[in-house]
Amino acid sequence: MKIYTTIILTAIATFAIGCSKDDDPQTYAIDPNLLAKTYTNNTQMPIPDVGNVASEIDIEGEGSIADASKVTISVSLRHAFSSDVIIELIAPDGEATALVKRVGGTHDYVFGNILNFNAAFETIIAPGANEIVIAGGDYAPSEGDRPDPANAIVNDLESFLNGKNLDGTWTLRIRDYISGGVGDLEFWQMKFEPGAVE
Ligand SMILES: [Ca+2]
Repeated sequence: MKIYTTIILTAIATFAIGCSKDDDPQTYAIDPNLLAKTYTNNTQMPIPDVGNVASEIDIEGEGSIADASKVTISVSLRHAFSSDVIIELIAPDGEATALVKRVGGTHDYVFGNILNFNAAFETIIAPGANEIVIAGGDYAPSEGDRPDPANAIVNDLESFLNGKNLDGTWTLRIRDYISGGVGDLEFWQMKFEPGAVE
């Protein structure tokens, strides 16, 4: 189930003006370009061992991404072995980019440790050692030191997102690449700040 959420940054939609005894509430239209929009798919999905899951978000009636730094993709998942996991974002045009490619070792994503990805974020998820929980936070797309699979490409998010038409189905694909250890996608979302789209 897809949930469409609109967050109103400008909270004042209706207010009364004047202080006289004849106060007359008036309604003001809000410019859609001043609104941030967040699209969420919060259907929990198990990630099968050596398999993949795809979770979709449908977007309609928007334009193209003009400023990738105002687009944030957030993912919450848990998995026994982060080095098994590839998280990919697939745009409506079919192009895919990996947000996470087999980082770390025997790690454990814990529910609530939300990973946020944005073209302006510079921190890389460190390859790390085993038994270290990957902290939630703001990250650039990150890859570990394992080259496989070759068809999972970690692109620069700015070049990947800028110019992309929003309309259509965006897919988060989670691949489990190695036998042993499974997990769940808890939810993911795409947030567009004002000015992200033209
Ligand atoms: Ca596995």
